[in-house]
Amino acid sequence: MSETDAGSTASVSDPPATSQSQAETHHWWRLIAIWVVLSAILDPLFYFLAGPHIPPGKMTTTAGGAQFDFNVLLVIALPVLLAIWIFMIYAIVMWRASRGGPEPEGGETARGNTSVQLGWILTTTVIVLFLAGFGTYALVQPNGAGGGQGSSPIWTPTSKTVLPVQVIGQQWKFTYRYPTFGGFETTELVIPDNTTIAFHVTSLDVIHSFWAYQLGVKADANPAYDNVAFTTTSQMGTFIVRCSELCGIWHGAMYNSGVVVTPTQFESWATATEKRLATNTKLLPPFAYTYVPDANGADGGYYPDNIDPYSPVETYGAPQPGQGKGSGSGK
Ligand SMILES: [Cu+2]
Repeated sequence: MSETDAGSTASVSDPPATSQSQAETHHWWRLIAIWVVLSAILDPLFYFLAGPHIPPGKMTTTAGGAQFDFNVLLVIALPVLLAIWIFMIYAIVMWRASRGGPEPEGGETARGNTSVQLGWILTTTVIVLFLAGFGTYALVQPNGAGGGQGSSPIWTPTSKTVLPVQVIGQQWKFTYRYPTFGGFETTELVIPDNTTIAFHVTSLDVIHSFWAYQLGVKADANPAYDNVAFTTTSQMGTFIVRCSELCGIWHGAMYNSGVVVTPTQFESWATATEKRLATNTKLLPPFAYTYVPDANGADGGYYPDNIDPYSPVETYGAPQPGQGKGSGSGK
């Protein structure tokens, strides 16, 4: 029996049918109202109260960018989560079976319901397409978002002053070379504030990964490869560096810390360290973007030219037999 002739015929079954469909409508609008109100309250609360504390912070432009991206994702995810929770809690409260009461009846099936299907497909399509566009923009716009871009980056910074810092990974530590300060090598990572840094990340042995989490920088360290990552510092303080690629038994202990200081402090640190380490720097191979390590590993050396003068045995990068190298291990 349709609702249009419900008024003309005094059928017994009509009044309950009408009130039931009204109740269904109520549930639907009530759920939407609760969802809209809670989302409108919790989204801004989250964004303004929790947002500024979301990792990785704002120490660099790329870290700040990552923090903003996380906040955008969470602001989108929160209403989705709320929709699920609100429906579950509402269903438990409104449609639970009462003790001793009748078995609850199932509602209408969602299968074949065009509005449900269309709504679902449209909503998820819009969210996914937006995220694809937003994600691409967030990656390209901040010069690769602090990720390693390989040896010839396509997204380069516009800044006129870029400080190159080489990151050398090896089992199991990181060292840093400063090519613009005589190429000294140190375990200290000191960088100036308000400066664009070009990290040149490489390895002397296996694959490592340079992960300066608070800087929003992460780049794989591959042997014989110069992997470049850009960021611009915007806040002073210390940060942690961790290896982020399983690289052997002490992988977990492969970390140290760095510090962002004022440009003046950096300048005096760099010139002082250059002077202090001058004798050591002379023993190092000249600065290069990649190196060939000592195949034995015993003397801890690495070489820019494939020649290791100390090793009696080479497995790679070795001069050919008869080229004047020692006659072997002597066994
Ligand atoms: Cu490692």
